Amino acid sequence: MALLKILNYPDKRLHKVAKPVAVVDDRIRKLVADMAETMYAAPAVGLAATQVDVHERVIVIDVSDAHDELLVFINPEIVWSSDAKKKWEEGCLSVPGIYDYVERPDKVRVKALNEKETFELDCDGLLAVCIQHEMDHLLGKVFIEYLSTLKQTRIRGKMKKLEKAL
Ligand code: K1U
Ligand code: ZN
Repeated sequence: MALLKILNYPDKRLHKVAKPVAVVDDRIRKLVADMAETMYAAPAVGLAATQVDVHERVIVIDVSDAHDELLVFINPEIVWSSDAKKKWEEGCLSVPGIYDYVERPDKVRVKALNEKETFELDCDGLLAVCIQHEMDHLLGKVFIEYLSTLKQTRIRGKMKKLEKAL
């Protein structure tokens, strides 16, 4: 397994739209293993392939307290969203140090593949927030794009300064 490099906002590659995975083969299984290792090492509760500069529809998530319930979503689709919305504070490994509130549907049902089978999963709480955040990454969208233009400009400036300092 390997730790993968995470792209930092405002890297343009974070805005690429990921393509569906054609076949779940050894390459995809290795990508999943490497993404899981990278997520646990961060630490984080989710990671999308876009963030590691792979533009295919693959997500890993683990919102369990013991960090021992890995969920793999290949070619995920939201097949149902609740009308009820909720605001949660979000963070992102690609925008380090920035946390803010985003309003999203409170519950979603997701259809996806994992390494073995097709499945549907009802998601609420942090899992619902996380899967929506990660599916946005696959569409090239970073959570700060839900914030005001003023906040986005400030964050972009902060991230550019951070990049220069490294
Ligand atoms: O960059 C990412 O997409 C991962 C991100 C996912 C996420 C978190 C919270 C709300 C929405 C999406 C993170 O995991 S940031 C780190 C984090 O929130 C966390 C880290 C360790 C323990 C618990 C949370
Ligand atoms: Zn993120």
